[in-house]
Amino acid sequence: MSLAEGTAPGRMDRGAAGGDDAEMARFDEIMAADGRIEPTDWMPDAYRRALVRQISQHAHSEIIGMQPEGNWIGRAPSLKRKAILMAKVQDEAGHGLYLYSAAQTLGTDRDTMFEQLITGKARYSSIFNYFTPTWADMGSIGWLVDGAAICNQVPLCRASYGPYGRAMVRICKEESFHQRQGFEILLALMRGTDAQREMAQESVNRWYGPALMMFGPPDADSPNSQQSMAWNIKRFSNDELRQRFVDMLVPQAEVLGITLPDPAIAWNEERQSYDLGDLDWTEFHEVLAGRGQANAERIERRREAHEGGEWVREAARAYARKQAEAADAAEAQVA
Ligand code: FAQ
Repeated sequence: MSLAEGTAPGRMDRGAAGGDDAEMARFDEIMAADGRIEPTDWMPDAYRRALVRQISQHAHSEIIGMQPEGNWIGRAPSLKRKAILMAKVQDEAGHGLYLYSAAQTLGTDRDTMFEQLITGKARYSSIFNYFTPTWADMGSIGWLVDGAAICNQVPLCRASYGPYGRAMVRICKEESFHQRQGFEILLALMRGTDAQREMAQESVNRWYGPALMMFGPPDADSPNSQQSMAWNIKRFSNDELRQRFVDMLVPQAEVLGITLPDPAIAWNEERQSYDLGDLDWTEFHEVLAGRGQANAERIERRREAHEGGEWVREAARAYARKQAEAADAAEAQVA
């Protein structure tokens, strides 16, 4: 749902959640005081839907996001690199699980979210629809993709919905480690041979634009931002965060000796920020429409993994049944 410009959050349709005036007033008060909503608090339907949309998309991104790097676990250039990459991919699985749990507290069950993902109905971040043909891509993902994720997600630690904000605190700590390991991979390549330097630069050339698109469409084309910001879910607009990211990247690129593939990047004294060129938004919309390099493969791999895990879910259900039967039997003996 979207609200007309300037409409106060409280003036909205309360939806099936009903809610009397006192409940609505309490919700508005919490928003105005920048407080937190917890799962047992009353909340308007549209707020709940907005959270499920964003949190489930975020969870799916973490889970699908395991694939581009998973592709390199068996081929990482040393045992140490392999161990680090494996730990990183496991962290991403963990992030997905915290986020699915946060979404579940809003009443959407995990099976429904999985179903939406493997049938291609759910969104996940555009960035994970690109292939990873070189080892340098592990550096670019860490430096650029995790770097963008941190910029976007640190403000989400203050999201008004308690379980989401709390999940983000731990996620951001781990993302910081991820970003540094990516930077270090690129630094090692840039200190290596000419061929390694070329590999690093070529990889950054491919990932830079898509990483900037992770922040979402330009503000003028972002239908959800205004309401999300009014509800203290998002704290900054897509363009504000994109700018912050580029300002962070430029000095880091200098340390690496890597050129960011945007000739329009220039320091703007007046704004105390870097100017940047336009992005190819046609490519972004193509990827969102399912026509990116790897969309079909990502969903297919996820579907196979889900189906392959059926025996684990069945075993867990059988165990739960046995536990319940044992508890019933024990209760019957006492009675
Ligand atoms: N990709 O109105 P807005 C990670 C959709 S996790 C795909 O601006 P909003 C960790 C958007 O959903 C990366 N779709 O939307 C990692 C909406 O469609 P809808 C994920 C996109 O929600 C690292 C429509 O376009 N992070 O990287 C994208 O206000 C390395 C209009 O857009 C999060 O999910 C996109 N890039 O702002 C893992 C962070 N951008 O739903 C592995 C939380 C927009 O109306 C390896 N999410 N869309 O049908 C957010 O902060 C926000 O949801 C945005 C989008 C900023 C992503």
